[in-house]
Amino acid sequence: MAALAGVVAAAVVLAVAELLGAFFTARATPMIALGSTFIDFTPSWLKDFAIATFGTNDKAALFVGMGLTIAVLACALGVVAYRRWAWGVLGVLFMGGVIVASVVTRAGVGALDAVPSVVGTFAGLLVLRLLVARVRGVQTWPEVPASAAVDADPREDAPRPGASRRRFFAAAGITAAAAGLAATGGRLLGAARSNILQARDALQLPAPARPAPAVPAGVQSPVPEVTPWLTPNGEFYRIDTALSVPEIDVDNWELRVHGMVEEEVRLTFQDLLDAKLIESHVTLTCVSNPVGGNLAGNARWLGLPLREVLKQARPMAGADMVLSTSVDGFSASTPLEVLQDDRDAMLAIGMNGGPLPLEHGYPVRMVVPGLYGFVSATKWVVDLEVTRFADSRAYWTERGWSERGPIKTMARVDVPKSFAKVPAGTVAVGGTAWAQTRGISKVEVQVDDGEWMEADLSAEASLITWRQWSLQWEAAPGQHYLKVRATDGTGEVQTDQRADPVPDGASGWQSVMVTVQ
Ligand SMILES: Nc1nc2c(c(=O)[nH]1)N[C@H]1C(S)=C(S)[C@@H](COP(=O)(O)O)O[C@H]1N2
Ligand SMILES: [Mo]
Repeated sequence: MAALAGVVAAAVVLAVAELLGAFFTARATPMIALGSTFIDFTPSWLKDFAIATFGTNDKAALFVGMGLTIAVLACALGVVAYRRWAWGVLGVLFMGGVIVASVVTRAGVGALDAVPSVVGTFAGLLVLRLLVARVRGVQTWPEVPASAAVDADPREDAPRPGASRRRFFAAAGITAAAAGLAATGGRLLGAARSNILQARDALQLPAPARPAPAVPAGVQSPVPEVTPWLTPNGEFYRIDTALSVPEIDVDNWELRVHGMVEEEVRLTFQDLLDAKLIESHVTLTCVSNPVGGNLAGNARWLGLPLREVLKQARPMAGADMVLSTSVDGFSASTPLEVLQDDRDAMLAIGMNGGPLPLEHGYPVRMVVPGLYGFVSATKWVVDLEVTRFADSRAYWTERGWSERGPIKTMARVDVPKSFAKVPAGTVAVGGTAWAQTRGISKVEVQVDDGEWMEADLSAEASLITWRQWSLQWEAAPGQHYLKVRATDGTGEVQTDQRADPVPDGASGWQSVMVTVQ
């Protein structure tokens, strides 16, 4: 019962903070702040394990793990508080202190944002006090002395033990239900108070001064179920360290370009709307994508070439890197020359015809063809510092990943799926392949130890988008392994050398086991 008291008290801490949090910064509630702090301290092998195991559900998995950890700690604290109240108080204050520390150290969070966590901690302490008192009040039936007369039960006047126990469970239950209501209310209130989503939906983007080149017919693999060539926004993979999506008001958004520049530049969102925008299809890829994985997506982006912004700022001699920083503290190091050459790296404000979705960087993000996202695709970007690789390090570089990240050539089988069972005869095989800025010139498939067979390539839209492929395979009954490899536009064959995603991207050939019946 004391353990349960602890868990209920912890729920009250979180719920009260969630409810009050609706009136403070969205990133300042205990679960978000604790989780974000945990993410920042996650070693890269654990981050990699989480993405490999849970994919884009890694955030849900983190919350479940945090919930279990908090529940176990709360059980222990409940028991401690029952045995020694003073120690219980110390324990709760310590945990409250950890929460407050993680809240106030988040980027873009002020000292005042600690209020919900502080109030929550004291509410939890109060509830723990009341529940522990109830646990202590629970009576046990006194032992009946063997010598007692049969007709004189000394327990006659004592309250029944069941009654006080029931009173405890009722109090715990009611408190837990109230906490649930408060947390839900806080969520709804927070959502209702935020008008960023409405502002985004109402936003009218200008037509590009230079539209995207027409997509040739036949970019889609003829094999059904191959991933769509253009990824719809709702299906676009999402990878970031942001547990709560930053909510940015376009009227307050500003990009500061500074550092080793002749002229510091400040851009407002209106400046972007007024500028000569371009549109182009670019395939984004995540460095954490395992061989055969789906952390890649292709969209049509609308934005201002970073080349133009840098032209205005005039980088100084010796600068070789731009450190882009997000409002939530994430940063990426991108080679300066990559942002200046003709690959059209951009400050993007549009994705597939509309404003950026909140999760994909609204209102402004970077899109840089040819580089993995962790060194280039900063979402919710607010700061560009022109600097040198020798002087500054980005978020993931501090955590053991590479400071540079050109995309490695990769071919992927989408159909048939691994472990699929297919009927013997002609089997349609298909998938996609990418080697952004180099393009794909060949895709080959090998069945077991047979000859490499050349796949049919779908039409090529550009060197910075993925390219689909297909192959008709005469399949004989039995178990077979299909291996796939691509050759990039320079003639280089994808390496069969297996490498983990850490530190600069996975490599190796995907192998798919298929049972032909
Ligand atoms: N602010 C911010 N931007 C970020 C990240 C992040 O964690 N925070 N992750 C990067 C990584 S690792 C990738 S792969 C891309 C993914 O972009 P997407 O979520 O729009 O697909 O965003 C990049 N931009
Ligand atoms: Mo990534």
